[in-house]
Amino acid sequence: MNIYVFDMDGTLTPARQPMQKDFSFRFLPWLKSNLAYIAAGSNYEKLTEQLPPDVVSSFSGIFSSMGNVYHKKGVEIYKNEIKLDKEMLKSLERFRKTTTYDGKLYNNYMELRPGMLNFSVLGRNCPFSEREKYHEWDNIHHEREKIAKYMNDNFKDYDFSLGGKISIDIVPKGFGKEQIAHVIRQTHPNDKIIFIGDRVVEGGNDYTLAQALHAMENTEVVAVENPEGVLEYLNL
Ligand code: M1P
Repeated sequence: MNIYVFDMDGTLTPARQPMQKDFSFRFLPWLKSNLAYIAAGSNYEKLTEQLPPDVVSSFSGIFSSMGNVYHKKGVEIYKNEIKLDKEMLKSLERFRKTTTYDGKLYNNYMELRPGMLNFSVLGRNCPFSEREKYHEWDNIHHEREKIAKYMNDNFKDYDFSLGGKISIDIVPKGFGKEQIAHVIRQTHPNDKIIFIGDRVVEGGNDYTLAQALHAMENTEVVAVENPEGVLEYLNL
């Protein structure tokens, strides 16, 4: 039997946006006749805003906040808490203060989630139009990549990775999406695990999960660029 695992933002939905109607129309019947999990970087509250309730309830399990929270059929199974290094937080503050991005900056630039921190120079309270504007600027200037590289080189106890369009996900080493591979393998020791994500290469926030699966037998990692890629892979 195949066990499917899906990233959410950029894979099942556009980043931080609701699942598109046409997508859920084609995906839901498939989901109801297969065994699947979600492996999201986002937190559970945002996930339930973005996915229709019948989609949420049709997954066998939902991992959110980079695998630091696990829900099964609406019941919380575990939640990890962490303490963050003050020097690391100061470095992030410096990046926010010295950015060369000349647009307006918004609040909620360090969002603490269970087991992780999400950092965005722009600030998560920005409107959608500003999110797109920053993302286009970042595609040219690679600010997030440069910050993540600096932080990965200087704070080795943490993993800094890119998931969506405006932010960086930060977890203590070992507390990223790789946790999900181990939980699912324990639950399904003999089945094939197939993971589908848009950020499976180094630097992306699906990478550690992809790596953990590569190290196990009977697994497959599928890289997609967007939800259309998921439909294509599943032949829907
Ligand atoms: O799941 C992908 C990412 O989605 C959001 O990213 P952004 O706001 O940068 O577009 C965040 O929830 C992020 O944590 C998550 O990894």
